[in-house]
Amino acid sequence: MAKAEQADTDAAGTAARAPGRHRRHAAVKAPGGHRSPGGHRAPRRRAARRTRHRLLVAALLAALPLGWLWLMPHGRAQAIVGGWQDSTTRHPWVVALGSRSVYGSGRSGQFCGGALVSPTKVVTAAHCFYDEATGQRIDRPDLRVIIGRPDLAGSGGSEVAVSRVWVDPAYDVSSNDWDVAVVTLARPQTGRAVLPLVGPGATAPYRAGTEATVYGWGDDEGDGQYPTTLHAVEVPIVADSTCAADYPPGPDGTFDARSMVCAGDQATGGRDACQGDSGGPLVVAGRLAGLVSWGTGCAQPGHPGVYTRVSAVARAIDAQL
Ligand code: 4AZ
Repeated sequence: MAKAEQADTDAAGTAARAPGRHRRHAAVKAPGGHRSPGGHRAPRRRAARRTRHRLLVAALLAALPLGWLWLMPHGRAQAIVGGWQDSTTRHPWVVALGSRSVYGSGRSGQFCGGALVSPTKVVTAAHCFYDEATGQRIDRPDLRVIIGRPDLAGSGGSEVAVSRVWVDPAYDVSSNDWDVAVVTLARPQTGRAVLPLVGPGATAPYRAGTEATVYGWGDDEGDGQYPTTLHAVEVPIVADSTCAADYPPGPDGTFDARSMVCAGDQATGGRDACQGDSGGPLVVAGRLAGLVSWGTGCAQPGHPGVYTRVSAVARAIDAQL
């Protein structure tokens, strides 16, 4: 297992492309457009009525897939897949990582999530700072932590500069093991609520079936449509043995219970983190228990979300606080 040799940089790094490490879903195609029936002579009235009727039926049929899309758990209306719209007012410790130069200003440059765990420290995923195509670390001079912004399209809250990014030296870009990083803020967020971590070696938060909540600004279709407000969804912890069977060695990654834990609806899917949620917090009983890391697709049965197991990296994080 190759270890990253250089764990620290002063400047900040970010992922090279739109956040995401798994295969994207094929974009959902708009229902087929009907070619206008050309070449007809001037229609008689009955024929015209028939044509109108046919067009109406065709329009209704064409609209059906849209209706399903709206109702389905994968529908774009429910970014972070299957959850609800939430707010940074209710959860002041959920933060976004942004790079306007790379991801544009429309959503404050958001590309990953994170959690404020002390007035100056944000815990996120290591892979937010890697180009997964090349396996290389990337630096972004304009990395900002966006704190308390109710809508990423607006300018509320603050955008805080970063003085340092620490990546766990054990992070392995090919296996996704030890996917954790700690970002140091240039300005302390005194007086703001922080999220405590689960203890080193804690086991109770990871009991199968335990309800956890994951927060983020990520997409739910992989089609490039991201919300501008925070979303959240409740996902039960999945047993390690189940997740090991779900993720045997494969191109997307291999489940490793030493540094990972899974959560999601194993049987039916429909609830999950997705692209752009990476690094965001998975919270159990008011503590940071996981970080959005990877998975095959989003919200599929038998493919729960895979999270960094915070109990396994809590000491390494503590050493950075
Ligand atoms: C991602 O690429 C990502 N469904 C995040 C979460 C999951 C998959 C991919 C889990 O950021």
